[in-house]
Amino acid sequence: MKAILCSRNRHKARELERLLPGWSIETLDAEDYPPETGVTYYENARAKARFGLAAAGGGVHLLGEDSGIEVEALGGRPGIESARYAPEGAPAIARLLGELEGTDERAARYVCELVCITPGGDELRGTGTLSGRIARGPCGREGFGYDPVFVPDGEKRTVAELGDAWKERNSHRARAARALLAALGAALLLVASACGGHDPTQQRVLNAFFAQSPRAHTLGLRFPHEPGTAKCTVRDHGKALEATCATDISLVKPSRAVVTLTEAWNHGATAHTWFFFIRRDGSVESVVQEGSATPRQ
Ligand code: ITT
Repeated sequence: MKAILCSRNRHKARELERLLPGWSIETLDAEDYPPETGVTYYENARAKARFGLAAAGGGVHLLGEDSGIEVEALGGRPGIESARYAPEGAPAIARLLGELEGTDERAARYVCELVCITPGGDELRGTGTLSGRIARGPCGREGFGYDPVFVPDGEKRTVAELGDAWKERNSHRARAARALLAALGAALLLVASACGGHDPTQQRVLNAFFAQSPRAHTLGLRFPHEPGTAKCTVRDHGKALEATCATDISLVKPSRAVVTLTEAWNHGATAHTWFFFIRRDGSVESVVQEGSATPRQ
């Protein structure tokens, strides 16, 4: 699955590539990102994804991510302003520790909002948070941003000490990525549960399927573009054979569906079936063929 992350933060891209296995994530090559004017992380994440859609065009998944750290003693600041609070790393940490000097009230949380615009135009989101507290001083070398001073609940060490492998399982970004994957799976489940019906989502998946793979495109000329059966003529070595072609779509896994194309020739009992394993966006992952090739009469 190819996705473009609409972000200038290379740490986010690196983390997301590990959090979304099987996705190849590129960052958007653009200098002129619009200012973040949303009042929620969600609005900002969606604005980044939409900016990416306008700049890169469709055909891939576009990801927008907005995140921040909320400190209770500061009334939730820096929050949505985390990136603009001070330059990332040592300066931002120094300012935060300075503001908290003398207080034992150290509770804080990280928030991450992910928005994905699919090639089909669906917009999905995943949210994740991680609660913890701000340490007295920086410790550890992994992660980025505020990680050297953030100690998650139930831990004694900072995220920068716990390391990237810990972050991959537990961070706010990991939780948001899991929620996003669940949202993508749920969308596919909707497609599958509508199997046999005339659900527009299912129509869209089938149309995308027939359009996106050259092989499915060729076969699509004789198969119905909605689940069902149609009579058709198959050409074999110049001869016209009468056949019945059927299209079906069903769920294999939350992230994948299978489109089954069956061609049965009227003059014999044999049938030829192709199973196309497709992803939510309609791209073909693999093809399995069963039965005999088109027979000569
Ligand atoms: P883009 O807007 O280009 O995506 P950015 O770095 O400006 O990149 P945000 O506006 O979402 O991103 O700001 C997020 C800030 O919150 C980030 O710069 C860090 O300071 C902090 N932050 C977010 N996630 C973090 C994490 O996992 N560890 C440490 N700090 C984090």
